[in-house]
Amino acid sequence: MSQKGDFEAVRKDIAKLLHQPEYDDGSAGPVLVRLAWHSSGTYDAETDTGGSNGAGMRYEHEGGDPANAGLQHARVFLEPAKAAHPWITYADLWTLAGAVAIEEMGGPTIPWNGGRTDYVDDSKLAPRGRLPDGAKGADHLRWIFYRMGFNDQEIVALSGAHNLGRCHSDRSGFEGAWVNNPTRFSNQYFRLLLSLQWKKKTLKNGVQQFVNYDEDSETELMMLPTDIVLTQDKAFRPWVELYARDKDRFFEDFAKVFAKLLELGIQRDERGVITNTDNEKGGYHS
Ligand code: DDH
Repeated sequence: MSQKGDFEAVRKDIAKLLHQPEYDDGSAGPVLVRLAWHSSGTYDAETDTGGSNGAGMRYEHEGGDPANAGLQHARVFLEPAKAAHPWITYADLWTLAGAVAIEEMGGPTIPWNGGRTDYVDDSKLAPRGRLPDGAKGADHLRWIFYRMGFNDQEIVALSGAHNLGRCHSDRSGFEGAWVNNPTRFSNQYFRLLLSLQWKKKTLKNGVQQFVNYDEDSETELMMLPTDIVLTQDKAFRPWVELYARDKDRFFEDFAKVFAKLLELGIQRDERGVITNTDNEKGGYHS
């Protein structure tokens, strides 16, 4: 067992558990990134509710939300790290795992700070329905992400996380991966959005997505309607173009915005100590 507050030791154990040969594309990384994002992405800036504090996905209200289908795999992958470092809160573990996974898959270094609490504050609970719906358009994207405090540039940068992982018909109804190498972080998603011809396809379950058959790999790549919208909306498109041609700029902007996502609803003093969680009720301050 590591010493309380030794996040480096936890990072090392998370990095070790990413390799999962039996799972998806052989890595727990993408689903861990999604766990970190869905923990944080319920935040509402106006009412200061939702966000990663409380690790609400341990309970049915949030864990059983259809928007979070499949994320139990991510939580199970992390149990050995929790067992080895029982002092870490789930809220910290899940957000840290997303940051570590991005770094280990070749992405930028994500600034991350600990101190989240597992104490569930009922007055901070988020209703279901705060995460985005992939079938919708630009208005929906802005409604969801402005609520958290993000702007158009940040919406596009965040969406670049779809360089990673895949859709599973039994989880979201959508099917397939966005890029050929879904366990390597890159700006390929933006390049493919612009360079390929995306055609609407209705899956057997009635769900509509966009697809392109890639002859080199003989696989069909996919985009969600919300991904395609980024190329169609006048304010989103210039950012897609920038990130497609400038990988370094994408990495820089992504690191900033993903770090901001993980901090939603967390208030810190000048030393970085969290001021809005109750230590006595399960929080932890370094
Ligand atoms: Fe996403 N995402 N996401 N996404 N996402 C899915 C998978 C993954 C939307 C819908 C879906 C972000 C934004 C959006 C990741 C990261 C991020 C799936 C497939 C759907 C559907 C789930 C499944 O079937 O297993 C929509 C809509 C949006 C939006 O409106 C912008 C953001 C902001 C992130 C982020 O991390 C910053 C990752 C990673 C995955 C792959 C998961 C996996 O299991 O693989």
